[in-house]
Amino acid sequence: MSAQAIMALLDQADTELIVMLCHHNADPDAIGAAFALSSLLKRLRPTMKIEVSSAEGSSRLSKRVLPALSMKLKKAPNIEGADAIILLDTNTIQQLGHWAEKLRTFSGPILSIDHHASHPETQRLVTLTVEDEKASSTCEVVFRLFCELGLKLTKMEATALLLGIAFDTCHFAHANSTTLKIVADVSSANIDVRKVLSLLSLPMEESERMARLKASKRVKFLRIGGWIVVFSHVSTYQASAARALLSLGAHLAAVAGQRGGSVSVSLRASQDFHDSTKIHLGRRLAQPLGEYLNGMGGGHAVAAGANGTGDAEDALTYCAELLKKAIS
Ligand SMILES: [Mn+2]
Repeated sequence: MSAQAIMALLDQADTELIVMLCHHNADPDAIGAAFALSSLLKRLRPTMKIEVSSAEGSSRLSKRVLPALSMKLKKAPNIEGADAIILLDTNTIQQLGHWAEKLRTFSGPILSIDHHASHPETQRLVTLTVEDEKASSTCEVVFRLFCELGLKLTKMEATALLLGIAFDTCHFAHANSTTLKIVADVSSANIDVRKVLSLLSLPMEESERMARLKASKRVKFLRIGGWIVVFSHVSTYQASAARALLSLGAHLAAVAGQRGGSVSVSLRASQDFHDSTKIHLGRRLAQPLGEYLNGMGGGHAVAAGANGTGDAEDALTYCAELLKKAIS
């Protein structure tokens, strides 16, 4: 049982202080999972101290979620002083920014709780992994820990988990029957579902609108094996731009962004592209692309990304080559 393995590991390390780290720009799934897991651990070990932090802060949406959960992120977590570290929703340690180095030298146990295919380097560092690539969200993985322990969710725990699941499934559009059953369970904790979900709708900021529009103006497209593949670049909001290009009609979108010498690429594909080609963007494109950029890449079947150093144009060209190979 995962929950027992986690507790055994924490007890073995005489854990007093846990530092939970979320990926950079932490989204409501990472935040919700961190809240619910902290709450679970405090119920079992009331004296435990827990710091939650996210490299480079949290996303705009998370900034609305945090006060609703009466939660604050620690700006400078005490990684060196921690007895154990728990990574949430973080499949490559590159997503931890400058803390990645601290993790490499950390001597205590490192746990990872996630729903992404974890990167080999992360696997090497981590003592215990609780991951399920089939789960909709990290919140779903955390929910199962409550079930294993027979713990009933409090209102706040349920709120946190529902927010994460709703966010990562695009408001349940990508949810399967297992996830929907979990949603029903979570909602039965007497929460106002509509009110909770309203925390996740934000009007789009002008900068994001502009990034999407610029990305669509700069599109170059290719037809690869009958699929419409588009490439573009914007300096921010690459993921949002890639999603926008899919909704315009592309089967696959790769949007690069360059800042100085560093480059990041967001990849998105439509579900029919994945169902038919079986190409897993995280493994087949983002991972090798990350290596090519001397950085890291990974992610899901239809949503992935890579970061590293180099040139945006060159990164997209390499991406096109990878894709041609994968499709043929
Ligand atoms: Mn997630």
